[in-house]
Amino acid sequence: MVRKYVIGNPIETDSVVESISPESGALPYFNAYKEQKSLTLNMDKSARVYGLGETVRGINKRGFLYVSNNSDDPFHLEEKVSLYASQNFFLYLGKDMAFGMYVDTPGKVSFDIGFSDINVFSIIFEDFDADIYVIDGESMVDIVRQFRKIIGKSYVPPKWAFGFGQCRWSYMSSKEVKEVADNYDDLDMPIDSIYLDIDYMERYKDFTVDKDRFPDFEEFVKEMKARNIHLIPIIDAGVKIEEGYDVYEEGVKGDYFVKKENGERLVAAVWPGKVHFPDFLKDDAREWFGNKYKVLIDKGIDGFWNDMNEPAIFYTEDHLKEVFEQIEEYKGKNLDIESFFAFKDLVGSIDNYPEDYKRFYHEYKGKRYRHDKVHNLFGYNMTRAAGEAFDRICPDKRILMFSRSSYIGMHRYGGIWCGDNRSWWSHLLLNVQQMPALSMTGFLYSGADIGGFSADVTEDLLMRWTEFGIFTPLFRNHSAKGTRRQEYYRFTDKESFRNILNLRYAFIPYLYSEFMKAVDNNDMLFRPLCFDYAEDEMAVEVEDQLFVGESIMVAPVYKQNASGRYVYLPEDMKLLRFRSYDDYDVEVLDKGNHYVKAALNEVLVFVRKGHAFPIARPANRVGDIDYSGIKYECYECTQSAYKLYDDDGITK
Ligand code: MIG
Repeated sequence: MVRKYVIGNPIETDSVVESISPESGALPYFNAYKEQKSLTLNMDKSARVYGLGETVRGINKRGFLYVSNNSDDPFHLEEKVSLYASQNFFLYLGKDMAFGMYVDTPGKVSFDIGFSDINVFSIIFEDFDADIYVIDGESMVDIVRQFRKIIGKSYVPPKWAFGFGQCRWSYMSSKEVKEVADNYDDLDMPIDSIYLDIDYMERYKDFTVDKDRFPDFEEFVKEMKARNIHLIPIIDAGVKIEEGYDVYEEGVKGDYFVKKENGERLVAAVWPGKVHFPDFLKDDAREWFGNKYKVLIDKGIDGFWNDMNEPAIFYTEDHLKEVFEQIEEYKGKNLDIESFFAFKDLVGSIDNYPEDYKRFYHEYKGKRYRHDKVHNLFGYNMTRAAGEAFDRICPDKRILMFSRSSYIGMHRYGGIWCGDNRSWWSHLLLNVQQMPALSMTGFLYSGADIGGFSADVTEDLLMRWTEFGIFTPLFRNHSAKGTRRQEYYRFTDKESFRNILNLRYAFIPYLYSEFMKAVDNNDMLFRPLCFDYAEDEMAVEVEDQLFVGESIMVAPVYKQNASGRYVYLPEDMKLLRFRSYDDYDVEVLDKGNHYVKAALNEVLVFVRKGHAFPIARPANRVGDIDYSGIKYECYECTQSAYKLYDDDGITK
């Protein structure tokens, strides 16, 4: 049962698609304190909290602070309270109560889950206005289902988007992109897409292509398409201010950009230099910007990733002016140490400066809102602009779309990637721990940068990370400019990388099938063990193993130099230890703790009792997977125990 409670005057977010009449009684479970703008709940010692989508730390969110305030922060450290997304749905599991709660408010809101007081869960609002949905149900899975039902169906990408995608910030020319494709094909390694980062554009201008470095782009897209490789360009939120640039000029003419209090357009700076931000919250601006994707769709493009849409701001013209004025004051003076640090801070905190988010306004649903009041809706509405436009431009065809910033509701228009992680072993574990919370909040087509974005990856980290990444719907290897090149063909043990990539393709019939079922049934694709074994005290504490779909459990190795790991089995399972598609060991293991060997090149899959796991002969493209050759690894079951879903993979 879903009950809705209204606090204050909430700003609509369009995240909930069902109309639910509000209750008149008091909010259950939490006490509301109007003065403190907060809700609090005393947690019993054993209470656990799950959800909140993309955040740092473990699967059980208890013991830390999470602030929904979409941030472009490339350092995903344990102490960070905000990442790129606000996905304010959680499950609370106490001793004698369990419920789900969705806190629908577009501004800043903090979830203090035993951080300030180890026994108290407080939700602290910047503005005490929110629609709150309280959900009771029979089980955790049931509560999640009810929540997912009210927010509407998750986005479905084309099936080819389940193939492998190679990305790198610094593919400078079509020649370089072609080399990547050639290397994969020459080494017989599967690949379905190559991503274009900001360098494909002409001076970082959205919906343009650099003519010198990517000459005859349309022909190039066609040539790659003929090889069944999709090119996926990035789109940034800021529009370059440049006379003669059509997107800029149309935006000015149509009054589509965000403005300051005095009515002037906000001037910020991001990669293109000075930019204006489209007011994605405004209907006509959203429609206009969405239609721009057609420029690339007409060139044969069928997928995009939306970046910098928190929005990231390197500086605003106004703040930069203030900074220079203050610097004048320091000039020529003998700085005492305090002034020195103030001076250093002044310059060091120019980018993503919090006050800048109070300098501009949106026109939203017929009203004017200062940006910070609706901040967390910005990336959502950029992606919504694209999604709504795709429905007009190609109503029957699925287009690949995922975004960096998000809010619940955006899951109907695209997936997300988890932003700028690092080539750290701890971030491989973070990737594992982020997936179930993304499943809960409807962001099914998601994944992290495999191998890590910043810092130099090592071959073993990349291999271990890939062994987990082959289970995430978005399966993309991405790295930052200036770091060690991370394409699989650059490493020593190419054969093992080929085998692991092949396993991804062998598992696609299962992954796609489970993905589509999760969409249709509002289920979680990734589940912590305790979602299926709520009463099992051991299962409850496992934070590094996940059920993926109905038939299997994964237990990735995420420690350097480990040749295996401890695994907890909540039930008897059949272990498949893969070195490749046709080279694997099979072993039945009893419920309980086991030390399981896993050499660097081995992938562990645990098949559940009474279930079947379909495996196809690998192919180098998703479209070439031969479904007639599928075999089933069963554990005490018949083939009819598994319902394999498939479709043409491209129509809606
Ligand atoms: O300021 O486009 O998260 O994936 O490669 C960095 C360059 C901007 C951040 C994205 C990352 C992308 C990078 N972008």
